[in-house]
Amino acid sequence: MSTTTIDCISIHPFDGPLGAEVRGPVSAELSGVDTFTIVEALRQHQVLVIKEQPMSDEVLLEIGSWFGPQFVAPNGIPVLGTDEQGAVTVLSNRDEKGVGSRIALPFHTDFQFMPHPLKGAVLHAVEVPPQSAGGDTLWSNMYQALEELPGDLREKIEGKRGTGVNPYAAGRLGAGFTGDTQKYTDEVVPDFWHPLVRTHPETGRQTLYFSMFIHHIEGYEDRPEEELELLQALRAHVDQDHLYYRHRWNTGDTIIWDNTCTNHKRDDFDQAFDREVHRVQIAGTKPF
Ligand SMILES: O=C(O)CCC(=O)C(=O)O
Ligand SMILES: [Fe+2]
Repeated sequence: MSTTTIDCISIHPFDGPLGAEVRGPVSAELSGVDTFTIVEALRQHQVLVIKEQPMSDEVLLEIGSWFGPQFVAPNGIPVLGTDEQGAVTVLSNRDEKGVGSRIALPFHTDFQFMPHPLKGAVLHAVEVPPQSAGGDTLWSNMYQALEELPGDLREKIEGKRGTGVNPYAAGRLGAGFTGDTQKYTDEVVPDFWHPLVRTHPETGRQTLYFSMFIHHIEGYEDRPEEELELLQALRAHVDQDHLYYRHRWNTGDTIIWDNTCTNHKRDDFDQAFDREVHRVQIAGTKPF
């Protein structure tokens, strides 16, 4: 019989815009109270960090299931997790180990280009380069980004939807996102429109829902220059350093993030080192 650990988890908020550390042994056998503590902490802190506790894929799947069902890619829309990948997606800079992930990733929220973007994800470091070799991942607080959005910009996007490109649709899987998305636009028909200011379905708080995936804003069809200006202002606004928590990885670290109210990005890293992270994707609902 498995042992049940009772009430051994504690939450330690970071001194920064978002994030908290979960201390205590995290396992599939946590008590209901501990599990609830972690679920509630994600709502409050947006990003949770569990430090240096190596975990099996089974435990990662169990952790993901506390927050919601696993994301299953719909037919016909290419996205990370489609293909032959199993329940846990392996991201690696070595092709033989998993889905290629080598270059810097600019700020994004996962699967914004899908009808039902992720609610969240669990990411676990199986092997990471030494911290001096790069590969940090950074998460930003998009509630705060909305609160700090200058009034004129907010007025331009309030009640408007955005759309953009699916980087997986142009056969780019493996190259990572380049940020130079122009080359996709000829090949990819935008297939989603989501509100740029959305309401978090669990906290009821409004959050800015804007990332590098967004390339068009409702109402600007005839004004491409103004649209570009607005996009650039929003890009600069959401990518400010003070909105981010920077995670410097150690092997065995696990991050759980709320994908509704955060963006994230990853630094590039020295390819002399192996980097392998395992990822569980939590299904989300249609943004409103
Ligand atoms: O490799 C990382 O640290 C993050 C990659 C990423 O953007 C993701 O898993 O959603
Ligand atoms: Fe991502």
